[in-house]
Amino acid sequence: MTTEQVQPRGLTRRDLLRASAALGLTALPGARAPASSGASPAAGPIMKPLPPELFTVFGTNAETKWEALRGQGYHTPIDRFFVRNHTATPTIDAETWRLKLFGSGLHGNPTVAQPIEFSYADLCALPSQEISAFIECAGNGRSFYTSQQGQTVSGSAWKLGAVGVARWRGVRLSTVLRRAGLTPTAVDVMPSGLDAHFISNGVDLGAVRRPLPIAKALKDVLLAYEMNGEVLPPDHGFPVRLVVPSWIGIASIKWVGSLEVSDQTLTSPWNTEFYRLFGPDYPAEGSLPLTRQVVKSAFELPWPATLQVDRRHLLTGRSWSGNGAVRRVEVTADGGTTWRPARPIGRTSRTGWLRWEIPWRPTATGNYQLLARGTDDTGVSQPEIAPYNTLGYLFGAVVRHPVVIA
Ligand SMILES: Nc1nc2c(c(=O)[nH]1)N[C@H]1C(S)=C(S)[C@@H](COP(=O)(O)O)O[C@H]1N2
Ligand SMILES: [Mo]
Repeated sequence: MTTEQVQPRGLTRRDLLRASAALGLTALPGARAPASSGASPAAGPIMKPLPPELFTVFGTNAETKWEALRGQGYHTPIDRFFVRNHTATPTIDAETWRLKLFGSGLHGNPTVAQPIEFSYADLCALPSQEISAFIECAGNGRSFYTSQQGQTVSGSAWKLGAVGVARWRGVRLSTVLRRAGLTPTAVDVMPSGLDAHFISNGVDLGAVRRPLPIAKALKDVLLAYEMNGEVLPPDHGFPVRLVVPSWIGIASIKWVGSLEVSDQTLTSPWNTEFYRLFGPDYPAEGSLPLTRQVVKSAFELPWPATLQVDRRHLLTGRSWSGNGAVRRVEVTADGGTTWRPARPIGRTSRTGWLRWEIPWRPTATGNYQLLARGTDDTGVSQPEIAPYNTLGYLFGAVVRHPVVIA
């Protein structure tokens, strides 16, 4: 559910500029002067605090702990929203930052050397829109390929916390593309990040970037500068990031510096080497590049959880899908003999998630597994087994949450 606003609501342009100046001064004392790209490295890979009660840290990434969402509202607060950085959060000066558009899909074929530019103030002055959408890493749930299916996969061993839902405000990508002179023959748009180049096995793969087909780019993609009503935080892409609803997280390029618009198909390692399905069931070059997320469900419980016997516990959780709104969630505590419907809390949404609750009164001590299974409005339910792929993407099978009844 989205509404186009003619005026930026929430923060004004002046608020944003003032806040960005303050961020630059206070967030990073001793930071180096901006490099020519307008970016400079931070002290650590992530700037915001990562207290252990909110996050599990994996190298340059931080996973949200699901128990930290219990009692929170619909949206994931910024202080507990997961961070996935290929390298490190850069510091970018919004005053000198420019979004640069070039390529054969724009009238006059502007070049990298002479691109069409939008300043931060230009973007903030365009009609804005706010959407509520999840951003979820394609590898979310990857560790369950190993723990539930006995399969070896590579990448961060996320549980289910590489996902969050936020309110994103920004300008529609379609608005910017049209103002830049989009031609009818454009096929792909490649957003590129201003963070450091990604080095993989000693090879410099360049800036983090991934092409987006023009149909998706024009449909519901946002160039976002606000998150949950605040200036977009550095870790989440300040000053501007893409938000690509329903698609895997890599599509939502943070710290976007340029957009190549092309009348030819574009490629980058992020749609050829990564973010496809590889393995025995796929062609050598992999599946087609991944797009939509799969259906998933998670309990707002510690891993493992400990609950008291002979008490009524109100279990809570959330389910979401890249295909559309989640319509139904069922829960079992007896390994699937009996599935009970969870009660929906509030709204469901095509691009966000559904919150739910279900009471449970365990009557014997011991080790249990709680399972939640979501079904979306295209009729797709979570399977028992997720299709194996070597990079461990799209783990959509029902997750077995360990619970100790004491
Ligand atoms: N420039 C840039 N954009 C990026 C990334 C990155 O490392 N650099 N990581 C991507 C991946 S893999 C994911 S899952 C999301 C994570 O967004 P978040 O850190 O705001 O949660 O950002 C995407 N955009
Ligand atoms: Mo990701």
